[in-house]
Amino acid sequence: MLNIGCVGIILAIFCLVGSAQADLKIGFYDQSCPKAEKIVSDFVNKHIHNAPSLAATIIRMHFHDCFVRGCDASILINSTSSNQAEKAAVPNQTLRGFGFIDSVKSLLEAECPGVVSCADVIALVARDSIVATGGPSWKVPTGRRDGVISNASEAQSQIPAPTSNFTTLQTLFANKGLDLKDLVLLSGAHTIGIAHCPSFSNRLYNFTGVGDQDPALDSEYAANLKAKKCKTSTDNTTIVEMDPGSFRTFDLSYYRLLLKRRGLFQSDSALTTNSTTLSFINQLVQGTLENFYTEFAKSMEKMGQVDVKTGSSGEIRKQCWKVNS
Ligand code: HEM
Ligand SMILES: *[C@@H]1O[C@H](CO)[C@@H](O)[C@H](O)[C@H]1NC(C)=O
Ligand SMILES: *[C@@H]1O[C@H](CO)[C@@H](O)[C@H](O)[C@H]1NC(C)=O
Ligand SMILES: *[C@@H]1O[C@H](CO)[C@@H](O)[C@H](O)[C@H]1NC(C)=O
Ligand SMILES: *[C@@H]1O[C@H](CO)[C@@H](O)[C@H](O)[C@H]1NC(C)=O
Ligand SMILES: *[C@@H]1O[C@H](CO)[C@@H](O)[C@H](O)[C@H]1NC(C)=O
Ligand SMILES: *[C@@H]1O[C@H](CO)[C@@H](O)[C@H](O)[C@H]1NC(C)=O
Ligand SMILES: CC(=O)N[C@H]1CO[C@H](CO)[C@@H](O)[C@@H]1O
Repeated sequence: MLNIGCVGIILAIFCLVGSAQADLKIGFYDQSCPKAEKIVSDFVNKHIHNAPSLAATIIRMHFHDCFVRGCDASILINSTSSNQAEKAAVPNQTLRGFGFIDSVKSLLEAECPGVVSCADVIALVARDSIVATGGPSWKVPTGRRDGVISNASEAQSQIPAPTSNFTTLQTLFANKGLDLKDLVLLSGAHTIGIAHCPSFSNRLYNFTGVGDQDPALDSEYAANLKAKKCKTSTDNTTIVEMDPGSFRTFDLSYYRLLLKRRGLFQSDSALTTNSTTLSFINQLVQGTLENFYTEFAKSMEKMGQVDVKTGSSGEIRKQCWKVNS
């Protein structure tokens, strides 16, 4: 009996150690690279004011990274002659900020070579750049490891499209362990940033293939977009603020616009088509900004842990754009 008990206790200890290794933790680099997080935030604080729009593109990069093979920096890998990487997939065509991530990584490699993962760099830069531009903060436990596979067709199928309907959004989020509340809150990131016309011009010019407009889009807003922004159905260069008037401010107006049928994408508009998500939107609009920030932070922490690689899986890439050779 005693022996079995001991074995049980030893197993329990192994289990505890095992699961502790399998989790991310706050301050993962405290011993191995004590200055890491400060190096990241100092760089962000120093440079973001010259390029505040980077905050939007990098939080979006973090989302796209986490949705394909987990938050493992697979999004950063460049295509090769034998591999079409995630970057090559349509949803990534408008991502920017790769150079910014590379610069942060170079500083970290100079300080402690081979220690800090590119996946953690994305997660930290995303948080720090949103904070530096006046938005919400959230906890970023670290210890993610970098993946060695990046596959364009996986990005194509797992990242929601701006034309996605409610069911598709719910399914793609649920596949990553994210629920309807997370869907509504994380979509709230569309309170900042810009889109290009092709992401929504079908709603203006040819919704069902008969030259029509999306009836779910406010007609006055649609007319305005056609007159002043996406003047033709093939415009692929004009950019549009997703939350016009406050596209640099992380506020509640994205949700207010949804209720006015002025969400820019079908995927934004779709959030009002289900009673559960509509009710979350109403609660957010009626609540305080503080409340939105708190809830947004919880969902970001969840998203930042999707399918992460820890312990000895994956690698610590030396350069973020290619796997170690
Ligand atoms: C719910 C499903 C989502 C869909 C279908 C979607 C789709 C898109 C599309 C099509 C664009 C514009 C691309 C362009 O035309 O240039 C965009 C921009 C953006 N998305 Fe999303 N998104 C979703 C969720 C999210 C999430 C979860 C986040 C972050 C937490 C996010 C953050 C952003 C940001 C900040 C931008 C602006 C990027 C910039 O200014 O460069 N999106 N999104
Ligand atoms: C990797 O791709 C990025 C853009 O995605 C590009 O700017 C960079 O030059 C590429 N790096 C190399 C070394 O090819
Ligand atoms: C990429 O993923 C798709 C779909 O899962 C798969 O069919 C394809 O073989 C993968 N490509 C590579 C190069 O691994
Ligand atoms: C949602 O979109 C998917 C994929 O395009 C489609 O198969 C499905 O029928 C749509 N669902 C509804 C309710 O329109
Ligand atoms: C609308 O789409 C349909 C089907 O794709 C196409 O045949 C038609 O030419 C388009 N009309 C316009 C005005 O773009
Ligand atoms: C944008 O449209 C122009 C003209 O139609 C075309 O030459 C170009 O390749 C398009 N660019 C992208 C990124 O699709
Ligand atoms: C909203 O989505 C939830 C979850 O899928 C579902 O239970 C509910 O029936 C949907 N409500 C409506 C009105 O579609
Ligand atoms: C940043 C990046 O690599 N974007 C690529 C996205 O995919 C298109 C083609 O599918 C490329 O032309 C872009 O360079």
